[in-house]
Amino acid sequence: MLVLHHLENSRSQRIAWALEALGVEYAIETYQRTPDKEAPATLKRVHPLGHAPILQDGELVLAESGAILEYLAEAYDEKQVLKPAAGDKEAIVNYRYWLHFAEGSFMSLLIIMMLFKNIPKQPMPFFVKPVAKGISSKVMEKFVDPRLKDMLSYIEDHLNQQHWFAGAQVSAADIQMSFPVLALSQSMDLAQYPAIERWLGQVRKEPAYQRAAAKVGEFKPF
Ligand SMILES: N[C@@H](CCC(=O)N[C@@H](CS)C(=O)NCC(=O)O)C(=O)O
Repeated sequence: MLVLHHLENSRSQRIAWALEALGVEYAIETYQRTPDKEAPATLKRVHPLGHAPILQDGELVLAESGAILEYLAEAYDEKQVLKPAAGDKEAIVNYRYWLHFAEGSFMSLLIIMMLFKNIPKQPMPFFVKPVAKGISSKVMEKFVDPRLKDMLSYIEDHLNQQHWFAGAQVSAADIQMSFPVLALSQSMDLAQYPAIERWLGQVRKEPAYQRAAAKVGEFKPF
């Protein structure tokens, strides 16, 4: 039996979507975040790093959402609902690229953005606050904003040419990209990126996505 160790309001929504798309039987173990919004220590009993998602398949304990999606595509995807057909070379190249881009490039930048935006909100002596604000806004201006703009334009261009990230069919590349785009859409107006908004609308209409959201919820900013 597959068991999804799901941390509330987290990347494990991706795996719930994939499991719903595959139509396999699975159980959900839900974990609540601590008051500091971290994963509880109990998740470390399942995997040493204690980050969500974690998927258990019998004796096998799998972590890292991209790796879990690749595992599911290899082990359970007879009908090819997660991965394009091997013969469709362009779709496969796009599938692999966006599957990795989501965590490797996009989420890394969003985490830097979140951390630096939050620095000035932390408790600190009043005289340190202007320094913290200065550092935060410099990092945003010099590092985060230009890279984010480049990435969003690049995604927009791609989605102007492709209906889904890997061509005509929804795939695990869309599942992997859904989390950063959803997270960003809740803290930033994406109206200047109509193809990204169109794609997000498609995601929300996917029946498997809707079934997963009904079970584990959709990501909401803290
Ligand atoms: N790259 C990993 C990231 C895993 C990760 O950081 N998960 C977050 C949830 S979205 C988590 O467990 N955060 C709680 C914590 O760090 O305490 C993946 O895609 O699975």
